[in-house]
Amino acid sequence: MTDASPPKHVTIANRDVPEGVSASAEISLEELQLSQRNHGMHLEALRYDVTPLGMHYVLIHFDVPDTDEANWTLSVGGRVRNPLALTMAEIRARPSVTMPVTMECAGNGRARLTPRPISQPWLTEAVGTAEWTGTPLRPILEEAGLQDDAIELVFTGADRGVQKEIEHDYERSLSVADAMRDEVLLVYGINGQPLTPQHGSPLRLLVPGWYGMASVKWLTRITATTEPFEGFQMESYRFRQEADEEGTPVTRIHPRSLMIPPGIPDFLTRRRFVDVGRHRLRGRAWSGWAAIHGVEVSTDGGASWADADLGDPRSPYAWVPWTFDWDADAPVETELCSRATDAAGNTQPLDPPWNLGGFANTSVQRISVEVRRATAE
Ligand SMILES: Nc1nc2c(c(=O)[nH]1)N[C@H]1C(S)=C(S)[C@@H](COP(=O)(O)O)O[C@H]1N2
Ligand SMILES: [Mo]
Repeated sequence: MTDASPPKHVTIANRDVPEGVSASAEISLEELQLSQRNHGMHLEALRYDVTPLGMHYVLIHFDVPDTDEANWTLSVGGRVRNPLALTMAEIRARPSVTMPVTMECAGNGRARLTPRPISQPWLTEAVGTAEWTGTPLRPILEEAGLQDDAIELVFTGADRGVQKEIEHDYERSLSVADAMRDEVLLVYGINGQPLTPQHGSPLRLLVPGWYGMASVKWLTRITATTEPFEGFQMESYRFRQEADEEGTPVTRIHPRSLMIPPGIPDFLTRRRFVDVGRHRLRGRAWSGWAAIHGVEVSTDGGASWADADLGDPRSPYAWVPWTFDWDADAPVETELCSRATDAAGNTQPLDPPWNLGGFANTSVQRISVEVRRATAE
């Protein structure tokens, strides 16, 4: 892990609503369409160390490409001494690593911003932990032999589309130092099965600790370059307040904690009902900047906080389980919240931090609960 901290943001106040942002609380049919293609994780799935396949969130910018494992090649070229073209059989024959890794979309929390940046309207559910199987990237880059003037690697997916009127392949870059880290893998397996189409089959990049956009799916090409890559998917993932601002890049995952909503839900509102008594609240917390240091819980809407008990993560890149015993001794309507802090001192704000892309809104989750007298059977 790193001991660095994410950039700080400011909160938008009294200003004009920029293009691509909605001042209305109503979600459009276009946003609904996106949210059906790109589903979130059911929050009760926080109970599993490894998110069952199909409950892990999905984010696909364009279409799932029509890929064929038998004829797939990964090419490694650009500023390298020995360009490579690896088949899937060759990649599978290399040393394999299996590692649980928590992945989160940088846009998680976007739909809770006011005004709301128009894009995939995530609430808090764009997260999951998969057990990924693959092979480390660094030895492949070493075999290809990066030239001394190479500064970045560009990773290209097989999917293509148009975003903000710009047609492009899905492509992202990493610095040579970030790409050479031990935990960066090329993965072909998920939860003990072959990688599924929606998660990038036959091959994807996995960059543990980073927001999901870095983990390029349907990976066909790696290109070593001498210039910083400025493709669409690099330019759009930046923290900025104004469109013409340079901003700073979105990189690692900011700390967040989520709670399994307790009791039973109301169908439409997802508001919870719990009976008077003691309840063990459970959740998970994660950060891509440093290990999780603590989780605090509030059972009074954020007025007071107390420490939760932390369990052990399944890997340094997987979420940490936590529990908190709550004595709900009288009927009340309240909000349950939790807040994670990592070892670098990064924590979650109470108020949403606004930016034009709607990235990294890690303001605390709020679960509305009605505590009631136990209902007679
Ligand atoms: N080729 C390609 N890779 C991609 C994407 C994409 O649209 N195309 N989406 C990215 C984003 S924004 C996220 S959050 C993760 C989501 O990974 P998942 O769908 O396996 O959860 O994949 C990333 N890799
Ligand atoms: Mo994402």
